[in-house]
Amino acid sequence: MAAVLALSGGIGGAKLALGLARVLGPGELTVVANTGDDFEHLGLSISPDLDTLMYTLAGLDNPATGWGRRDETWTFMSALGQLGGETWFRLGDGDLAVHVERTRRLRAGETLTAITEDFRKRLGIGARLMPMSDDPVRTRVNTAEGWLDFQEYFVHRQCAPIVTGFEFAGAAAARAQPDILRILRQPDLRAVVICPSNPFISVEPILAVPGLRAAIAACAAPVVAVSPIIGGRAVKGPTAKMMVELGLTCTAATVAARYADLLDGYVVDAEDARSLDGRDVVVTPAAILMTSLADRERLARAVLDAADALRRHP
Ligand code: FO1
Repeated sequence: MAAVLALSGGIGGAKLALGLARVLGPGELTVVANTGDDFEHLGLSISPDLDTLMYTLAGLDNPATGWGRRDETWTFMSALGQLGGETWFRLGDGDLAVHVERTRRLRAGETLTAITEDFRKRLGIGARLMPMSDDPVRTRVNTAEGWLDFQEYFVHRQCAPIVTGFEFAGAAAARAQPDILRILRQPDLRAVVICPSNPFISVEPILAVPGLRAAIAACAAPVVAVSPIIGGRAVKGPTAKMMVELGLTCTAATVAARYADLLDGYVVDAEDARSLDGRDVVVTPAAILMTSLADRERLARAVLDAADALRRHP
């Protein structure tokens, strides 16, 4: 079966990952999760983007926040608060089970890949879900106040500090998850999809893992990205704010430029299509704002159709 590989961060990317999972057969989709957001907190190993993708693909996601579980209870958090524990990073009671069990198994010597594979099977997820690497990579954000760890910047400081740069600590020594390289070498790979996640903090950490960018560039399949920007505004999260603070213009074209050498196709909102004239990428206008499940599936089909057209006429 012709495989599809999707690269995704958290919330925005997870919506398209779900659309792809629903239009593709089981076993056809492999989702690679950014692990640059991962951190140790309260003695627990937390992998937010893996969890957002897992909950979304399992239909357990919290539609209001995009992260954590739906129908959550917060007894642990309120009890922790009474003890003076750190409650700025909110861990629901059900979500806590994932962090406790993942931490236990990591300490027992299992890889993040093996744990994730077991969790997704137990949650009835048909798509494969795996971290970009089983080695630690930690996104750090350089700001006007100095370097901040990712969740400190993103959650504790609510993305307020002015961003001047990023680093992906550990990336140089990280080994790409081997299944990803194996999939990228498959001659019948149908498409590599870069989901509409934040390029700086969700996609580029994945591309920073040695060998991954080159393997994607060399693969037989078309590489198609979906813009996370609609008409100069980020669909969600701090992407637009980061672009302005980095001195970049907040457009779909700027995101394409970040992926430049990799992209064959780029799916953008109709109003952004013209801004890409003259670029060496095949632009497909589509409705990229996903609010309903049907939107997710429609966009997934548009991405796969764009990839299939590129395979026929490279
Ligand atoms: N994001 C928040 O803005 N506030 C939170 O309290 C929070 C808790 C949280 C718990 C588990 C988890 O998997 C994700 C969580 N997130 C929270 C999202 C997290 O910061 C992710 O890194 C973002 O979604 C960016 O990818």
